[in-house]
Amino acid sequence: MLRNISTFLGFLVSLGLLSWAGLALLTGTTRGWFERDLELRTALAVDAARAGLVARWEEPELLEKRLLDLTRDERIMAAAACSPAGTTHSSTEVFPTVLSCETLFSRRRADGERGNWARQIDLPSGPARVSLTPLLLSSGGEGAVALVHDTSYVERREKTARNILVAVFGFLVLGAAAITVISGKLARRDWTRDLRRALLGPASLAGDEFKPLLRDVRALAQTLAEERERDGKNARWSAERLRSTLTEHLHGERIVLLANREPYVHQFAAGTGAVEVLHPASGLVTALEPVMRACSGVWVAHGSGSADRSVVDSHDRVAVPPGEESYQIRRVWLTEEEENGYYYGLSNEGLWPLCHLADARPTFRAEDWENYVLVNQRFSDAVCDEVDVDDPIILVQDYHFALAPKMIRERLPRATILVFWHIPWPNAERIGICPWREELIAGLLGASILGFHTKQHCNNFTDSVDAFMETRIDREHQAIVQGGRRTLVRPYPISIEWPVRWLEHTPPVASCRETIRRELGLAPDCLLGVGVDRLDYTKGIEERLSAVDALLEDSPHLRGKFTFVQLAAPSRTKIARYQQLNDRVTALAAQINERWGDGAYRPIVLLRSHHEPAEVFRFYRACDLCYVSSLHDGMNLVAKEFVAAREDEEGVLILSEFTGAARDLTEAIVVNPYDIKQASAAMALALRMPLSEQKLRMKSMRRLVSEFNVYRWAGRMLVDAAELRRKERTFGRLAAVRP
Ligand code: ADQ
Repeated sequence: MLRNISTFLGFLVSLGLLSWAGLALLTGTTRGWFERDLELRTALAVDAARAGLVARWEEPELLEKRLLDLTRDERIMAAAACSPAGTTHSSTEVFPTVLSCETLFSRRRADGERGNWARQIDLPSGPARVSLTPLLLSSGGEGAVALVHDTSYVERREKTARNILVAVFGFLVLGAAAITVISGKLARRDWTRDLRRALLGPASLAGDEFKPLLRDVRALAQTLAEERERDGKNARWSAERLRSTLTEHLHGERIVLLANREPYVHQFAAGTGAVEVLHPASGLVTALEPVMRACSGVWVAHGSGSADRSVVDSHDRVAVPPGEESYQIRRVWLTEEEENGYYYGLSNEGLWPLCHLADARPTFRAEDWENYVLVNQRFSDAVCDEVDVDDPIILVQDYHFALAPKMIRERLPRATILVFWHIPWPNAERIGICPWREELIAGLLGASILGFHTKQHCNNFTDSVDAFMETRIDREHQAIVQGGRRTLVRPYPISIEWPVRWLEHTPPVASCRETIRRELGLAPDCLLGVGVDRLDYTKGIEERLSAVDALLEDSPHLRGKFTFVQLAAPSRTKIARYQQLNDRVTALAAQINERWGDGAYRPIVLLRSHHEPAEVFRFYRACDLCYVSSLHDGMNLVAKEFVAAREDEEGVLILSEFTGAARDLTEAIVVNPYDIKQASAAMALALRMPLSEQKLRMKSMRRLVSEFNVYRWAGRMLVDAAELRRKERTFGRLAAVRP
């Protein structure tokens, strides 16, 4: 289609250029013809009148009559007889005063001419041509006849010619457009027919142009068929199905999960000192907690809550979820120095900015690296202590534990280690700036399966291995082979549970709309936008607020009518860059409120605190639009949570193109968050989007998120792990009988 349009535009430009050149040529040629025609007419007219003029030279009245006869020609406006001295001897009554014989003779002299002379001039009445034709008088002197020709008709004719040419050009354009559209339609019909024939018929009959496409389509169809076969026909993935997959494929083996963040944090409440349980604001926890509920096992994590030690048993374990205990948290304790080096230092001042393209420069300190190695070893040991077989299934999560897979493999060579990297993996050049790039990659290659959100991140990782490691890359099977052992590198786009358990007790949309507006002191019909994030510089919160500012600037009718609520959970507050971000966001919100607000109206409501998930879901339900503006994000689960919350199929999602989620949620309004004008226009569009269109988009996104939920994500990884285990066992048996 695009090619057709550009071909057509090319044709139009060429046609335009050709017409322009044709017009220039036509004007030049016709002007030349007209000039020659006038010269001829002048010569003929003067020749015919010559004898009469000479004969009546000394009789002014009769001479003027002869001159008047000359002007009978409709294009000769005036005539004069000039004496040999160059003065006006006689002239018709209407000879222009500015063109006396003296003037004409002096112009002729200036042009270096002596005999016949003609020039184009502009008179107040329009364009004209003046000429002098020599006249030999009976006295022997040489006078001249001066004529003034009307040439306005030349311009009229040129204009007519131009109009005809433009009409012809227009006609050709219309004709060409019609031919392009018709031939495009016919070609597409033929192409579609041939493609269908190629797809349905034997490959040998397909035209050469279809062969690469055919190969891809058939490979895709086969993958889908295999997946469907493996996944158990059309059933939707659920907690139940994940559990049965684990039993069926992995004989119900206990899962040990390693992640820095724990799913439940025990905290002493301020004031009362009672122990309360918090659900941390973390995409990793959001995704994996439902998986652990379904699978049971142990979640090994850093014990970070003030009351964490007070609730664990003698093995540092506590059963969760509170009240419906189905798995355990094994807490690992860190000293302040270890936490500073491993968590705040290497993980969040080094690896986080290294992997996110958000213009933040990573900081690498040798002492942070030492702590990172030490803490990875501590957690790996804790994981190994939790297993009770020699080939356990271990899930290692995220950039905090890049070294753990190799460390665990050294103690448990037969373990199935699934690693999931929750953030982007940048290109090899960027990874190359990390002083410990080889160690990080080698650590990850201890995994049996290494998962990323997108194919792009997988490719970037494989390229990094290629650039920095001595290994064999098996691109056919998407694997890295090292010392006879393979690590599969696969995309597993993460998601959320479906249905979301928090929604069971969340009031319906209408009630959330009403209560949230009331709680925020907004009018019942106020239009509401929502943003939900950890306060992190990769989430584009400043860009988002600036887009609200631009929206109010460009749309005066929204002032006083539109409010944007930003839920911002404080995050990594010990790091200077996060403190500065906090200050900047607070100042920006105040500045925008100052600019557009008044005593009663605040366009930005900044709620800078952690909100429990049920509360977050009330905001998703209350709003008209949700804007996710990440500058770079592995997936982004806020976008998927918003879709899950909208059982009414209303509300508009505006989503940054730099999130992994933008690849799946194509019915969102996808924007570049750096382009403030584009983002504000997207908000304006969202606020006036008809409900019918909102429903169409939301329905489609809900279908996708419900199908591609987190149980499917975990299930596919576990099924791939089971297959790998089967292969490795068979290979092990074969190796054992080899002579
Ligand atoms: P995060 O960077 O933590 O996750 P995201 O995927 O958006 O980002 O998840 C954030 C979670 O925290 C959501 O469940 C959200 O509801 C919750 N949350 C956000 N703000 C909150 C607030 N103010 N109060 C309470 N809860 C809040 C990382 C990667 C992502 C990837 C996930 C999962 O950076 O790209 O999607 O892991 O792999």
